[in-house]
Amino acid sequence: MGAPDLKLWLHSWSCFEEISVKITDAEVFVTCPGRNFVTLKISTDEGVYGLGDATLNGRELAVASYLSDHLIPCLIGRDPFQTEDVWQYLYRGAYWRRGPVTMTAIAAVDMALWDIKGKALKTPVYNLLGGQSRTGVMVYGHANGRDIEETAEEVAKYQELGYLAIRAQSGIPGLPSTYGVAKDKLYYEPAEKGLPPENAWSTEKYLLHVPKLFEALRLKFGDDLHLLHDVHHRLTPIEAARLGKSLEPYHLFWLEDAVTAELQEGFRIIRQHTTTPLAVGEVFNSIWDAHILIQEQLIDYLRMTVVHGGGLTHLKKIAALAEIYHVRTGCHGATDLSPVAMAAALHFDISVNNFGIQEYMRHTKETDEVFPHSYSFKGGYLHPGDAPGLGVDYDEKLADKFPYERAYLPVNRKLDGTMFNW
Ligand code: KDG
Ligand code: MG
Repeated sequence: MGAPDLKLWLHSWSCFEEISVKITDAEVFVTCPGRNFVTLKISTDEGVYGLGDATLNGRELAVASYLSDHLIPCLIGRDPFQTEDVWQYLYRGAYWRRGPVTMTAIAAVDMALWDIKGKALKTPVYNLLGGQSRTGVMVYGHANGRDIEETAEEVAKYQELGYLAIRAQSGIPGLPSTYGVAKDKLYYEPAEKGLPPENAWSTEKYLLHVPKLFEALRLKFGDDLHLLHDVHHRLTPIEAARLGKSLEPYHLFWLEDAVTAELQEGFRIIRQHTTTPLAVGEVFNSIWDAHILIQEQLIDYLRMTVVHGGGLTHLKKIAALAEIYHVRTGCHGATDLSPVAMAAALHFDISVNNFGIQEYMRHTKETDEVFPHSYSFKGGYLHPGDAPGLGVDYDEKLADKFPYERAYLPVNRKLDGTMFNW
């Protein structure tokens, strides 16, 4: 290698100096274009602004207050390019670390800063994360039906739309309501306006029904289609082991949230008994929720996503750890994650080597209009597009027409009235 060209080096250094930016303002918006979303907008002295999603389903206003009352005052005057230092300042500097409200607020700041960095450098965020490791991000859609027949019809609809992977949920005979069975098919939304609705649960009825659903789907759709299922935290480890074993002939892409994962060690029991791939983590908010699961190879896919998992800065480190232990990513992407979070997830997905799959629940037309975005769906894959930054905007005027409406996720009781996990 020849001697470095000093002139060129000095020139590039001065270009870098020219893009020094300072945060001048930050605002939090709460809007309800079909469902509630919290959005953070960080502005700079260069006129470039960044967006972050701060939506925590059913607890939206807590994050809005955390941002407005506690984080925003600490951001003014800072350099938005210092994503690592700002993240550490907000995480370590709080003393009270972790928890969904704190980590969602930190994630929103982090997303907005990466958005600013990409816009200021005129490049999509994935180029700052390592570039494109693939041509597109495989996604899965949600087929929900009141019974097996209706679920199969919904699977067929998603297949016609081009999806290569489909999550299947069906109503359970004898239960009036079941997780995942939508009123509105394409825009499944579990939160309801007003106070929390109550669902009923029977583990035995569920365990008897689910293998029948997947037997019927494999018979109808053959072996190629990727099929997924979400238990939504309702089994004990040994019950999950039984379900995983009974589903082995139908080779699921994954079995999600089989148990609540506060007890990470619980997955050892499931793992001893079944080869059905396991996914967990949409409610996790830091590496300390997943480190045993990853390092003991107790799961195959980690469901943590940018908005509830501490932002791009934290998630890319978790993905790097997971890569060593053969764990792939499978970011949460339900309707309560705004298009800003969806875009951030796509930049992350396309850049990491150990990407697995991305959940993609479509937003309503109103939501897409409030958040115009550059990502697009084609042939079962999403691509983040090549707009600088995250590639999402926020139409403040339109958003004003949809004020916040109190809404909660359901709660769940066993048939004898015992409070249970939803
Ligand atoms: O806010 C909660 C929903 O995002 C969650 O219930 C959806 O489990 C879910 C999933 O896998 O998308
Ligand atoms: Mg889930």
